[in-house]
Amino acid sequence: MEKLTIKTAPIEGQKPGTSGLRKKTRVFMEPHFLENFVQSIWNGIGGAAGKTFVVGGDGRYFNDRAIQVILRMAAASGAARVIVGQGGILSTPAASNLIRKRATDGGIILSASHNPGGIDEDFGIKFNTPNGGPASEDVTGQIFEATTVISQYEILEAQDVDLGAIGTTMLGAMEVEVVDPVADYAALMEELFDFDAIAALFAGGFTLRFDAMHAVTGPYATAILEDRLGAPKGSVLNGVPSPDFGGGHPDPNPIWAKPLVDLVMGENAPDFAAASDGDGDRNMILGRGVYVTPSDSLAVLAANAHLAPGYKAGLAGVARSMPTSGAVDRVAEALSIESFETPTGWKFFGNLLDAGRATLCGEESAGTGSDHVREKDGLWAVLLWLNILAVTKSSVKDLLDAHWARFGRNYYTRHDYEAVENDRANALMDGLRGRLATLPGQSFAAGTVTMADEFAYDDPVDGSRSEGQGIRILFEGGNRIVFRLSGTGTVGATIRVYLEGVESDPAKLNQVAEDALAPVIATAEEIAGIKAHTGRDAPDVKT
Ligand code: VG1
Ligand code: CO
Repeated sequence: MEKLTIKTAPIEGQKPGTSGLRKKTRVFMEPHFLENFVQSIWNGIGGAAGKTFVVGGDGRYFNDRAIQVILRMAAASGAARVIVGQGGILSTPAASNLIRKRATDGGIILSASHNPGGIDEDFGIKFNTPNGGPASEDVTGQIFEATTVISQYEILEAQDVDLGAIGTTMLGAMEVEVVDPVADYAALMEELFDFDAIAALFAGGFTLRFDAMHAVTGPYATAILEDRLGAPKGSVLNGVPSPDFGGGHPDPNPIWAKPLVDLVMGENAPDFAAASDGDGDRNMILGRGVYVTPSDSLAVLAANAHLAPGYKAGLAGVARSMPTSGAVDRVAEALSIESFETPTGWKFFGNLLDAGRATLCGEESAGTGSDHVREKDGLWAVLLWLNILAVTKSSVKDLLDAHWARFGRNYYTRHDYEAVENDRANALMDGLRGRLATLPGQSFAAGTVTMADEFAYDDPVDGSRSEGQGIRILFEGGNRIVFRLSGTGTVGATIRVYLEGVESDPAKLNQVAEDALAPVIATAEEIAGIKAHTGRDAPDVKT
């Protein structure tokens, strides 16, 4: 097997966003594009020689080809060993677990998460550090720097490695260890949760539907929910991963998982339903007749986590991304534990989790997780919910109602305007920036502005500062509007408008969110001029 050194030149646009580098699949398939980025990962982290990495992905189109390239490049750069999920499959949380459990030097995850897959859709690549979490801004900065000066990459000339069979083979001088993608992850879940109690729930006739959305969680959910916990066959829907996710968006929200929402709102609703995304790190929680917003889910989990064996000692603290509602803050206050507000993206939770300052973290985008790995974790959230329901013997709806009665309710909705021309989106954000200084004291339908700023985060653990993390406008009485641009899209700009209102009047806890938030929604339009800037009458997605 010959080691080739290929001349190349920097390719523009290889800057990682909120969660790695995401582009159209065809862009990743262009000559040198993937190779340049992989070599830049090695260069950015001080080389691959002698190191062990985990590699896997969500099975989307090009996953198999990309893994073979990464293996040949790792071997050429002197890596000692690569641990790969069978068939190239690893969910993001399972990859995070393996990186930690096997004390590796990090891992590469191939996924564009909730973005659709296929030759004309999206692909992505992300580097995780030895703690199992997404690389910090520091590290992604070094990788990006490396992409701007790259002049050559190294790759082995070799046949494809057979990833179908579990076991270890050699690629040049490098070991390739193919592992069962589910086994270690399932074992970890069994340590954290009371599987007997959850199994008893199913044995008693409790019904569940888990929609894997043709994505990576299918094999995990089938193995854990059906095979180990005894949920009847057929409880897992769309459980076979497909390279284009059955032609849909593997995004667990009321838009893309509408059939599941319709099911729980209909006559034959199961007791509990959930869905996960392309790479298995997101979750949507539903009960009979009820959709639980991700922000509420985080708050409910924080208030009840001690009911699961893995968290019986209580929580050290909680953290939420800034756009996530403040519901969990009130739980933290009641529990007398710290709560942190971080920028969007799981990488910002890593230091808090490593330092033992936060045990539970969450994002409004359907991400919840804990210190068991360093990624958000869709099935973990489902199992924690099930464990809590098994102990409290409560329905999802009753648990939620009791939660609101105790803590009040944060009404919440997010409006996305997708594929907006970059100039128009930037003009909207610049317009807001220009008004920040004069907004406080002004009155709108949502109330009088008490504060308006562009969020910056000072990491309490390493002191690093991250600026430009979204525009916040706070109103008297607790209403809040946040504007930010997505860092995961691949076409134009996606404007995200996050709308929140707080209600503690017991008579007003059961409204439709869009209705309760009508004044906040109108104020967002008044302040930002969304229609004029985007030329759109309505958001593309409301979650
Ligand atoms: C989105 C979400 C963010 C999440 C990120 C990655 O980012 O808003 O909360 O961490 O996706 O999730 P953005 O920049 O588009 O708003 V995933 O499941 O794609 O790994
Ligand atoms: Co994801």
